[in-house]
Amino acid sequence: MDKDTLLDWYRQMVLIRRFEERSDELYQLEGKIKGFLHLYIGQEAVAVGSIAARKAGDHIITAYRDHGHALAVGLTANEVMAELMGKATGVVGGRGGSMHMASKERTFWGGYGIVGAHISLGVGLALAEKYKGSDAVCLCYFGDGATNIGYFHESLNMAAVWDLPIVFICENNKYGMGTSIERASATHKMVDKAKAYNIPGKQIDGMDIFAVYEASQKAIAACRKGKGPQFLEMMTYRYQGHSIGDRTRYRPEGELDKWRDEKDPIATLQAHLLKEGVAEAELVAIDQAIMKEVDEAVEFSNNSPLPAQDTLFNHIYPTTAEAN
Ligand SMILES: Cc1ncc(C[n+]2csc(CCOP(=O)(O)OP(=O)(O)O)c2C)c(N)n1
Ligand SMILES: [Mg+2]
Repeated sequence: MDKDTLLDWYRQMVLIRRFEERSDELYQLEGKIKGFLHLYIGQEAVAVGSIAARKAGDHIITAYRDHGHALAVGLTANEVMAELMGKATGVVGGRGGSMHMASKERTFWGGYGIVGAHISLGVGLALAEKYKGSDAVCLCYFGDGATNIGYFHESLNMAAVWDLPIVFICENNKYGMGTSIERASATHKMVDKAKAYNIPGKQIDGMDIFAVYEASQKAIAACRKGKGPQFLEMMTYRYQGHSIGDRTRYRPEGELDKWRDEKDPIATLQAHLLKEGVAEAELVAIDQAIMKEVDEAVEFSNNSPLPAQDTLFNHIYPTTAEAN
């Protein structure tokens, strides 16, 4: 990998980390963000490394922990932050909020709150591309908990029966909503569930951006060649609670520290860059630029208007009375 690419990966991961830390403050200390807020801190290498392996036109679809994917597809900190604050300048006009980021231009389809349901939409995106005869691929992200849901099983089965161009990316962060995999899933290796549907799969170190990128590139290339669905189980860890207000009492003591101290994806890439001769000052300059970018995004969002009241009923189906 050339130096500029690696610095860009570093920049993207630091942006997600700082963006999420600032969002946490805006929610808990300042009351500027309301509703749900599922933070992606710790999992940055998965979105950045896998989305770096896609080409324009490939589809991205994910669940409610979606700010990292939104930034990795190239949405600006301004657009994403304004969306979190429900402002008209947000990526979907302030109507979606944290769980429903989306962008047609970037073939990024969200952002879904119903666990596992969007996996079937990902299969639909892949079916459409196969039907059109294009070589586009769908990257479909979901958590370990989502693999216990019916949609997951129906979707994998259909994708395999129809040989669809979809990479299923399971972000295995060890927990669903306060429940460990061991307590909720009959099999503890998510990749085994893919094997049941004849889908080739691999467990990948999701804290190592190089491993994520390489595995994603191979899986995407296989899809493009018509080899059908692929499955990647990214072994990762979320540092914060499931959502705001989760004090993570279900985690064994010391587990978080161990992941953070030994496996942090940003620290790992940073160490690699320093070893390769990148000057520390260059990384510090990136860190400072990101701080500024996030501060500006907060200011931009604070100064943005709420959606106009007379647009309240835009983008929804008309009521029966209006339709008549
Ligand atoms: C159908 C459905 N059931 C339950 C919930 C409540 N819920 C929200 S997130 C979640 C856990 C999902 O865990 P996982 O798929 O591992 O994703 P993670 O939060 O770890 O990223 C649950 C049970 C929901 N949103 N939808
Ligand atoms: Mg999980």
